[in-house]
Amino acid sequence: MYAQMVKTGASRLKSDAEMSERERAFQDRIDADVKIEPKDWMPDDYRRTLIRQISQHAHSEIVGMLPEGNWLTRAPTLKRKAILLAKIQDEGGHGLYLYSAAETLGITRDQMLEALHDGKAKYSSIFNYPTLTWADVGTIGWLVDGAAIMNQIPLQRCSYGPYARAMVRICKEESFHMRQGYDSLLALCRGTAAQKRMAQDALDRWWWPSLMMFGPPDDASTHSAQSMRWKIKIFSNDELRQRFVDQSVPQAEVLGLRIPDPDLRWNADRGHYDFGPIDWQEFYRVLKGGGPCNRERLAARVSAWEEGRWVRDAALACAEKQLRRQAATA
Ligand code: BYC
Repeated sequence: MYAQMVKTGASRLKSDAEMSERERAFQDRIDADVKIEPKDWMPDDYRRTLIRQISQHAHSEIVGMLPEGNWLTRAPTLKRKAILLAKIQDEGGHGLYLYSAAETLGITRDQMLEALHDGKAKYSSIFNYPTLTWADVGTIGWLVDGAAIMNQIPLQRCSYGPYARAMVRICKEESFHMRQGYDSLLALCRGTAAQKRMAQDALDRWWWPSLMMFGPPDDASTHSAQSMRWKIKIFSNDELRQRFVDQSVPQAEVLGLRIPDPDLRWNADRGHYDFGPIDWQEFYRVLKGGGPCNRERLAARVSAWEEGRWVRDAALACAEKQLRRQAATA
């Protein structure tokens, strides 16, 4: 059964009295910060929520390779090309750790990929936007990886052991990704006027979609309350979004770029930046498949899967042959 087909968003949380004894004992372990491991008993909805989130996260890593891959053959220098190649390979690796973590919950990788290819499983909205110029690659590193880190650092402390552990290495690598993006943008911003304009144009296009990466506002987030109670999520969507804005504003100042939000201003009372309204209609349109690149991204994944069929068949045939040989000599 695919995670996407199952409703995991609880309309309200169960009270202690409504929980079974096992559910209460499970919640006690979560409250005491004990990690849940694959063989432990867990409520079906906890398992489904994790399969949904981890598989979507894995799909995002793999689909996320596509917009940047677009610039591999056009990187301006050999050094930038080598860095970009390494980053994209890292993203592939992240997808693999995450698929492995999800498999510990009883779903197979083939099932997860089928759900992605059938359009039943989501991946991050951000990857449905095009990379039009070289500055987009730097901006993805700075903002998209930056947003990913903001979300993923707390996931290192999430309640499910295999997911939390996968996050440790992923976060280390993402921090390199963010630095390489920022460094590349810094070079553009210190370059010619045309290069700086290119960087500003990239920021103008990526800023708002980056804020959408954190998900809908808390009052419209179907899963947050239950996921926070289970410590799958440690902070809410809006809390992380605010942290991201607060982090990004001084970084944009160092670059000499202007964040495309006329309402952005420091609020001394809150100790945070206020920012303008997000176009949630655009977010939901992208989620429903109406973003600029949804079709292209999915088509690229499906064709990669089909063209790789012979590799999977050959690897399976080889493994079966080895098993037969071992059985014959045993
Ligand atoms: N895009 O109840 P909510 C990367 C969906 S990749 C698409 O708040 P939840 C990188 C949500 O799934 C980084 N869908 O959900 C790779 C739900 O729909 P379903 C990716 C979104 O799960 C390559 C519905 O909206 N990071 O770093 O509690 C190169 C209601 O939302 C989005 C992760 O995946 C979205 N932006 O919270 C560079 C992190 N937002 O499933 C970089 C792990 C929401 O009911 N995931 N939806 O059909 C999470 O932390 C959480 O799943 C989210 C959403 C915060 C994203």
